[in-house]
Amino acid sequence: MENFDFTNIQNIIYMLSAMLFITGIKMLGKESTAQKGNFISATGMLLAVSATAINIVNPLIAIVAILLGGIIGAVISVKVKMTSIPEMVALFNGFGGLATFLIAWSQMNNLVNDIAILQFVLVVITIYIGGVTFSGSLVAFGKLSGRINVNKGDVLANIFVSLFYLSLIAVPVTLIALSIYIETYQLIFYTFLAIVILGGIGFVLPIGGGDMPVVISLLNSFSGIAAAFAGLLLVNNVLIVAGSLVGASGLILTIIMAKAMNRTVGNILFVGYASSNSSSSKDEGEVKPINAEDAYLILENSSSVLIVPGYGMAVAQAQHVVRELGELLEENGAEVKYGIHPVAGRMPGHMNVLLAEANVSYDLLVEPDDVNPTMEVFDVAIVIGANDVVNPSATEEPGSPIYGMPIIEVHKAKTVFVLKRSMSSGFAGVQNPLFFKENTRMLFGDAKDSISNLVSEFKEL
Ligand code: TAP
Repeated sequence: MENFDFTNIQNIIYMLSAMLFITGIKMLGKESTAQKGNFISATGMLLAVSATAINIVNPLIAIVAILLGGIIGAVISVKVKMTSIPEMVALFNGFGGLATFLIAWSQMNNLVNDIAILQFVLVVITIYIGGVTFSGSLVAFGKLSGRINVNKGDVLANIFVSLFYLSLIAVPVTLIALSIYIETYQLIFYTFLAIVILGGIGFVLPIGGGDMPVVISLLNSFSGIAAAFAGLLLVNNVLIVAGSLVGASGLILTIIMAKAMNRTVGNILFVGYASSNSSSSKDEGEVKPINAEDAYLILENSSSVLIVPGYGMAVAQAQHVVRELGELLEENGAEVKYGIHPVAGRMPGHMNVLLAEANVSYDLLVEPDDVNPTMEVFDVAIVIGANDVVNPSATEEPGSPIYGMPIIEVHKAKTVFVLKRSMSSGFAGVQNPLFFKENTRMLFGDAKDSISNLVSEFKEL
């Protein structure tokens, strides 16, 4: 028993974990099975981590690490607000990158004593992807949480961007330099580490407001690719499989998100400074406020209504009253649809999740391509805390930072109600001409209060 080899058992457990990951991911594709899928994937991860812990000399260290990680993860996921999930995802991606960066770094010392070319290449590539993911994700976190704002012309930002371009050639240069000067590798190696970390900052710094969703999913993909490389380095099958799954699914999501913004990934990453806080100073005219009583009178006479939720609905947690309003409109004889933009809110599927939580039927949800051609037939479009995703500048103003992004063209409906608290801009920081259109009425106030007032009007019938 003393010489018992755990490797085979470990590999069987790894295979089982991989199967659980794949089954879990498949189940995440449907709202009805998503919760179970999440649980199944988490079970796979617990199995994989436990099987790996068998190798650790002191099992106490492994148990403490698993418990500590589990408790911190559980506390964060219970405490974090739905609206802050993208920031949390950015941090998770960053920590994934940091873990692989440290794994590869720790392998470097072993390699110097036992030179193996393939291992060297793996160490340098893993450090590069892991490091860029780590520092890039921290910047993404700062941008999403409003702590970092960058304008075109910021000298410091431009220095970081130059370092990013420098870091692109740092991988081959470091490999060549290390192969020549292996005896005195420290200086070259530590310079490489610094360029990678600073380059990661320069990678995300110039990317503008509306493009952040694409960057987050790309960083998510990078964290998976880095993990897969770390798996090759450690010859750990489950790390290779899990890393490849995250890498591939993150890449697919990145391409879908970029398509939703009508951009290419290259354009988003390398055009730069799509401006996170630019704002048109053009005088757009006057806005026409409306109160709940008058809005109700128009809605009561409407036979088709489009509800377009955005980030503000998530902030106000208005999804339940929105569903109630939808049902009251239907009872009143109107046909009701929900227009869902792929980047509405702050994470992929944000509006779908909130509306599903409020039991809005999935059959009522429509995408921009489906609803835009028939927009003219809607008597009223109710925009609930959405801004960028209904901004006509995206189709009408070639100079706008969001020009080219597909929108839900609510301005073509007969009447538009915009529910928000003020005239402030959305995530991309650009003025919205929709608010000044002839057929638009602004219902100012917290979205939940405004919708509740409309619901009360219907109930007083
Ligand atoms: P935004 O353009 O960000 O606009 C949200 C609006 O909600 C704001 O103008 C705000 O105006 C209003 N609001 C906030 N709290 C409210 C409340 N309690 N009651 C009523 N209104 C409230 O949202 P959007 O149209 O959903 O567009 C999403 C934006 O985020 C896009 O630019 C997208 O690229 C970006 N983004 C998306 C994601 C993903 S993956 N979905 C991730 C990161 C970034 P007031 O302050 O005046 O109320």
